[in-house]
Amino acid sequence: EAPGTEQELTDGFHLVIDALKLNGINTIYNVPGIPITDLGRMAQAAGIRVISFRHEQNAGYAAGIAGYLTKKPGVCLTVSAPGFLNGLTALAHATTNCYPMILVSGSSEREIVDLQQGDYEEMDQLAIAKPLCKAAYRVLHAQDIGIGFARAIRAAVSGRPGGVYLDLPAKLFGQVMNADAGRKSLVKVIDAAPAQIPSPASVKRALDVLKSAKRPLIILGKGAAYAQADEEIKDFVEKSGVPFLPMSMAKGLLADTHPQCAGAARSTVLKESDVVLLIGARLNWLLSHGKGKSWGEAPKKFIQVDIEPREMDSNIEIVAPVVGDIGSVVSAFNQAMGASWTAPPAEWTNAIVSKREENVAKMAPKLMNNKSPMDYHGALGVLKNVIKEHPDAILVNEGANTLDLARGVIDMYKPRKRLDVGTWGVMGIGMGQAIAATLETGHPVLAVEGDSAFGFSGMEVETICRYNLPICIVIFNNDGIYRGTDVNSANADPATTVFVKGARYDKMMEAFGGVGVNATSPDELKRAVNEAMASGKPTLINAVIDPAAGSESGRIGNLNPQSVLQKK
Ligand code: OXT
Ligand code: ADP
Ligand code: MG
Repeated sequence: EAPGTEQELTDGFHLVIDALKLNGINTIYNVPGIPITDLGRMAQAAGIRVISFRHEQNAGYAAGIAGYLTKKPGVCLTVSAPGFLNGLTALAHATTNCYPMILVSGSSEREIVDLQQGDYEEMDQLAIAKPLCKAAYRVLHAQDIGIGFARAIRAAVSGRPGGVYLDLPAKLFGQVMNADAGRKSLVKVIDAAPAQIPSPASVKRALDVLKSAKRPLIILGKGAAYAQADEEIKDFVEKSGVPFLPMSMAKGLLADTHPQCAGAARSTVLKESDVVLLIGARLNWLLSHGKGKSWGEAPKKFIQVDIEPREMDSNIEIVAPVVGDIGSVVSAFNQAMGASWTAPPAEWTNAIVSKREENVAKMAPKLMNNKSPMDYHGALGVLKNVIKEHPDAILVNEGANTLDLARGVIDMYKPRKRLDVGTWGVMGIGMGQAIAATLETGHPVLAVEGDSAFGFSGMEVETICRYNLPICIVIFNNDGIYRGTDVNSANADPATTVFVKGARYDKMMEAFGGVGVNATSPDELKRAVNEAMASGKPTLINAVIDPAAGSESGRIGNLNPQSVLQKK
């Protein structure tokens, strides 16, 4: 280099970090390795929180739920081929659930990959990611890093949120350019998720239909929770006087104990309602596609609020589609309703209240039993009170019986406090979601996990201990999937659904320096959870559940295909 020509330089590594920081992305969920190890180190040195996991799938689930909780894309960083594929399940999950997330993967040399000459971890990652996410991009030149991240961020959060793949070949990181030109190449994304104002005509149509109802119902989905329009939604629901049914992750948007909540009268309201207003909930399998037995005989009209126009009429006719972002739509509803809105007929709202009280009263004694080994209700009665006393704690929940019964028993009081398996009913979200939930919100986590469900991400207890996170994991240990009682009569192998009997998951936590407790009764469980919530120490409680207590597939056993040739 000739004297006097020295210039300040930057490179791919630093431009990636600067692009993230410029856009307010302060956390990366990752697993290190070639070619992104140094990127993680440098990001950490530059003040980004880099959370290093044991498996990319869990880092990916963490990034997805971070996106859901913050409305900013959660970033997962992986190595090439196998690391990328491990993260890809989570990217597809984020897309399916409408969580904004960016999967950033290092990749091998384009020239070698494209000629299929057998590079280290060779794979055409971009092509594989494309059908499984909302958008997929590759950056080949350092000067395009700024634009690459801008596109990824905007694609993830605008319109219907979802997963974006960003492919960064190894060579990119070392590419050098003039620092000033580098700075100028970066893009701070302005108004990444612009408001989408509904047309006044669609708002009027929707309110006219709602007004005409004798037995109206509002269904709130996780899109409504994601929107962070909590006050507007509460005002609207209360002003309308219409009963509401929260989908699983919308629980707590208005408290489950709210007088208009119809959660404990679910089948009644689905069957009997005449007008249904969906806000950020799809008419997918979780709502029986809006038809069939669970929706009853009475004719029904559907109003739907969603940011995605193509969601309308996806399963049945929507008589009043309202396309827009939920905050804008619900504000428009509130304005257009004026002061003279008439509440629905008392006959309808009273019928729901009495059905709800009947179901709650039926459940109450079950929650007080002190059986040992515990049944689900005995154990959940304890956890219900824990959340009541700690309404800011975040509940992470997966399993079959452990999921379905906890959903019904544990009341939620605040928005976005219940995180679960989502649209796919996927096992394995537990530890990743627990870790991101506490990191992103600063609140403690109670993770209620089936023993099978926990197994999908169990190694992350090391991560939880390493970062010393206030997470209390309660494993509902019933010796297996659904039940621990199956027997294989054909040979010496155990039945496919059963695990080692009397396993002590609490010892796993102790192995990494966390607190492990074996709880065999509701009293012991209560003591252990209270202690964990008070101390904030990483804790795993092995809650011993009667292996015979559960049922096949929890509440969705009807989805199992049946063989006519073989009786169970
Ligand atoms: O109105 P009615 O009378 O009908 O009553 C309803 C409510 O009104 C009432 N209710 C109440 N009563 C009183 N008080 C209160 N507070 C109250 N609240 C409600 O209760 C009833 C029921 O209400 P609910 O729950 O709202 O209504 P319902 O009818 O259940 O709703 C329907 C659905 C579909 C909306 C709901 O059921 C739902 O959301 N379901 C989600 C189900 C789901 O996603 N399950 C997970 C998948 S299962 C299976 O696939 C599993 N696998 C396979 C596998 C998976 N998933 N993933 C991967 C990667 N690999 C494999 C595996 C391996 S589960 C599983 C592991 C299972 O074993 P574990 O050990 O982990 O768990 P255990 O089973 O515990 O052993
Ligand atoms: P649930 O499982 O709780 O029923 P779904 O995931 O099926 O919820 O539906 C969420 C819906 O919310 C999706 O159709 C998505 O397009 C929509 N959505 C997400 N964010 C917004 C928003 N800000 N405004 C309007 N709709 C949204
Ligand atoms: Mg189990």
